[in-house]
Amino acid sequence: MKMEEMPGMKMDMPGMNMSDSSTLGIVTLNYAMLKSPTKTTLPKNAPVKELHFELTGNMNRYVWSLDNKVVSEADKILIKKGENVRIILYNGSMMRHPMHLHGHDFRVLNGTKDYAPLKNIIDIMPMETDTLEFNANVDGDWFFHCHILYHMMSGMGRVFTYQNQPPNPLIPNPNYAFRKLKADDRRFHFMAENDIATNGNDGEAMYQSTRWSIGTEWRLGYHDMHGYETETHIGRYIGKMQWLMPFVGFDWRYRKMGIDEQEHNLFGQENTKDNRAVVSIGVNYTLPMLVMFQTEIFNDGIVRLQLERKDIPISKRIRASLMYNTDKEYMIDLKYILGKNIGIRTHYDSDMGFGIGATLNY
Ligand SMILES: [Cu+2]
Repeated sequence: MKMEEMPGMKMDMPGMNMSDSSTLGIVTLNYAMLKSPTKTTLPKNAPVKELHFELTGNMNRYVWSLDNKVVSEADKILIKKGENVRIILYNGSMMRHPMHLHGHDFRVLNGTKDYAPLKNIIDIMPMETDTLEFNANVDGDWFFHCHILYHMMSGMGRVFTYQNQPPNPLIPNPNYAFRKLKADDRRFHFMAENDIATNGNDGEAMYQSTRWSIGTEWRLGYHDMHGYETETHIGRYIGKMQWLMPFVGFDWRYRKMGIDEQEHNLFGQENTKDNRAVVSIGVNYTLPMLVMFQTEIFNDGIVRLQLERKDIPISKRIRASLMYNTDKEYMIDLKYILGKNIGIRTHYDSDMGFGIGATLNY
């Protein structure tokens, strides 16, 4: 069917524009094409409650939220029985989110006026704004959430609750129930990677939540570097975009090194100790292209700046990483992904030299 034959379609709706594929005879379906067969108008003269939400998140850390708050960080939203609730949603993230409301069908204001279609999910594209409205006519606590269940579990939702509602016999302890719901996005998740290579063994493990990150890296050298080192950082992501993470750290290393193999960093600071155990404070800042800039000050006065970019996609299965810091340490690696949990990695490291081996990740 040609587009101009579509009834009830508006081409000028913000965020509901048609794609250019129409010139190829392909029609992209959108909400502006929907029209209810009967009037869906809300009760007139009811008070209107207007709510605004921005769909937010950090795709790299896989944290999803509304107005930068996950379910456990926000209060329930009070609504009064009888009022008309209007929700204006703006998707400020780079993913689409099918937002779902329990207990009600809402009108999607798509330009069809009295005949606005009724839905209980609306799939919102990046940078799109949509307006929904419904009459508050069912007592209860109702979950409003992204229907991508990974997003829901990470905290993308809110609970609407009716003021002065009668007790629900199915939920004898509402506070306990809400605590159980909040527990979902408070969970920590674990990930780890270990490389078993010809020149040594190195890897990292991370334990992370919505805001917190506990990470440890280790390196164990057999050849060029004979010894081991570990770095542990405990940090908290702050700010709306989660680009900044201040942290405290603990580094420990032991090396067998010749007396003439003293190291100096860019600031002329000596960094010679074979056996070094230090604490630090620092910040990680995510630069464009996901380059991580790290500044770290250790309790022995040493300052280290570092640039790192992990997981550069070279092809479908090949990933590269680059690292350089002001201790004149650098690392370059290439990994071929064999499967979900295994890969082949080759790397050159200023301390450990050249190596090739197998990488396991979880
Ligand atoms: Cu989502």
